[in-house]
Amino acid sequence: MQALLNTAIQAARRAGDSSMRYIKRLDELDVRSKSRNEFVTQVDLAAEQIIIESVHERYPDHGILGEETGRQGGDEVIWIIDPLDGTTNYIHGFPVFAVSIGIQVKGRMEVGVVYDPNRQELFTAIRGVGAQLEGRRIRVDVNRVLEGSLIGTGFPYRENDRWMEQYLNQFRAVMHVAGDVRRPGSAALDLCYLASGRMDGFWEFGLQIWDIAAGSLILCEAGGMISSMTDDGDYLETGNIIAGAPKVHAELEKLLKPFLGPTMADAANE
Ligand code: 2AM
Ligand code: CA
Repeated sequence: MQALLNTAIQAARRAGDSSMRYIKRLDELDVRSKSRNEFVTQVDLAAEQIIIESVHERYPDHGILGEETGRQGGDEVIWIIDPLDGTTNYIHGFPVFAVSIGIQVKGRMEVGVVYDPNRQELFTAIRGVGAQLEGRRIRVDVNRVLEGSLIGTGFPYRENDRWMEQYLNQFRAVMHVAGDVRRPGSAALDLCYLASGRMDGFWEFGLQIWDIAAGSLILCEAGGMISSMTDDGDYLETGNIIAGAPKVHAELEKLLKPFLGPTMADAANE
């Protein structure tokens, strides 16, 4: 697994550095213009290509599931890639975005890498070995409780705005108990911030597998918990997630799930 991790780290750094180079040119484009969005799509694609090339240089048979290019190649080892997580932030020059690479072997997540090119911080994990930030072991605080904690979230957008009413009620409930709430905008980094104790809990609807593949392993290897908010599949499938340090995760589950109420099954089946 160490060899896979080394390749993933190199690929993530190359991709992140590529996006950082392009961001300087983004400043020259109008924030609202369509060309800016198209430019960012090109940046995403370029970063994904860099990762795929890095993988195929060493492992030509491995499969790929990329946000931009979809599924290709073998199915024993699958690299689940988000080349630029936090695209909305990137478009605005808001410096919270990351590269996320999760490696599944025979259907199980074994390696995770999340690289933040703004802070040049590298989060990594190998199943059973633990999670690290810049080579130093990270762990969640097992004693942390919801009261007074720092909770992260993501707002429902576009196709997920059918969750809006439930979400806003959940938000109010969390605000009453937690110390404060943050919405950084990159789910991959959010999960790493839980793993390293910078936040204590997190919830969001409608994430994609490449947003959470790497971050969820990093969190679990740091002693954290992650589960699906809805009961129509596991969290990688539903993308409706509750995560956090063990006690905070349990409290969030108890607090948030009742707001989904009887509409949950309907909404999940839509
Ligand atoms: P992205 O930046 O790669 O799209 C923000 O709430 C989180 O949700 C980010 O991790 C973001 O990943 C993810 N996300 C997934 N689909 C999205 C979409 N259609 N619009 C905005 N964010 C999306
Ligand atoms: Ca993403």
